[in-house]
Amino acid sequence: MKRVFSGVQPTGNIHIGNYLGAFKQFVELQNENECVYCIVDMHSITVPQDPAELKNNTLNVAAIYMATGIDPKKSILFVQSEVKEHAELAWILMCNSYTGELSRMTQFKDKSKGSESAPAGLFTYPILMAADILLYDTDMVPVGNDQKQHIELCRDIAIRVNNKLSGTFVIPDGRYLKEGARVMSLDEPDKKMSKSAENELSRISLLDDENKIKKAIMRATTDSEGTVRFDIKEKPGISNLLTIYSAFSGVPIKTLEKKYEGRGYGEFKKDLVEITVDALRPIRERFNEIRNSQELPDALEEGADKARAIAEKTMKRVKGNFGLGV
Ligand code: ATP
Ligand code: LTN
Repeated sequence: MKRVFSGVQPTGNIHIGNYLGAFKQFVELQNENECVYCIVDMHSITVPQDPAELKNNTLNVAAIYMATGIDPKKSILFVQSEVKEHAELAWILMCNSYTGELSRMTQFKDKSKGSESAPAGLFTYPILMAADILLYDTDMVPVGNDQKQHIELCRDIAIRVNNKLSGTFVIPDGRYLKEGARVMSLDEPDKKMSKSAENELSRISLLDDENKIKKAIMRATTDSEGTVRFDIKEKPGISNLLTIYSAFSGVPIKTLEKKYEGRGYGEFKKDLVEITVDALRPIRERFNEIRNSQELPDALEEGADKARAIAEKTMKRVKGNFGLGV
């Protein structure tokens, strides 16, 4: 059995891109591996957060993990700030990282925009992420391609420490989520669907009701050709809708192209609304069931206890190797 670790930030608007690109694959991994899934609330305070909203989003994301199929009996599901060893290990890793390598992180460069008043936590963000991973002796980290640079940094730091103090860390591998699962924005199909895009109709959030789903799909950008055909370059809008249709229905894109031959975009979109609504209904229903039930805090408490047990063991070894403590 391999140990798998991944984290998602507790921000609002978890969308079908996050679902198809991340959560669905997390669920598939949990049967053959020992999975540890984390809601990384300490990462989200690298940018300003409203405290009440942060707490609400943390619980929402935890309930979404469970509603999409993460079983807290099979996997460890917990909130990062509940296990203090993440911050403790991050400090040790910070002392073994270079400011030069952190300066090269593209996410930092994008988010700080060169400002002198960018929070230091935004700069050290990848180190906290490395601590998340190394704390659990992780073998495999399923993440989107955008996280590749952070995974490589985590490996570099772990290898560097092991060269000095052998056997300190398990070296993890990234498992980059399938490209085909990349969902694009509904209004600007050359950009990825994103939590932070301003236009609400650019995405379908997992908890959207039928009306919102209908509005977003019916208004989605297409083209003037009128043929339902997959062609990312010439027809990014229709290609994206075909990807979503295929992912939710399990019907291959080639078969869908045949099905809609000689039929207009209107009919295709109407069917896609139905397929999407049907796919999201059970997730929304399960979410509503879990979100305000005792099941959620119970699962998170049990998850944090199990995570802490592993984390404490790792820290004992790491601190021992570094000569920290008495
Ligand atoms: P933002 O757009 O605000 O940066 P995000 O929507 O990219 O946020 P993250 O929290 O960065 O969300 O991503 C969580 C997971 O979802 C990651 O593993 C990422 O690869 C995946 N993911 C995000 N957007 C998409 C998308 N459009 N299609 C497929 N997977 C996605
Ligand atoms: N940086 C990641 C979230 C994240 C993560 C992790 C992913 C934090 N810690 C550890 C994998 C493993 C993101 O923004 N998607």
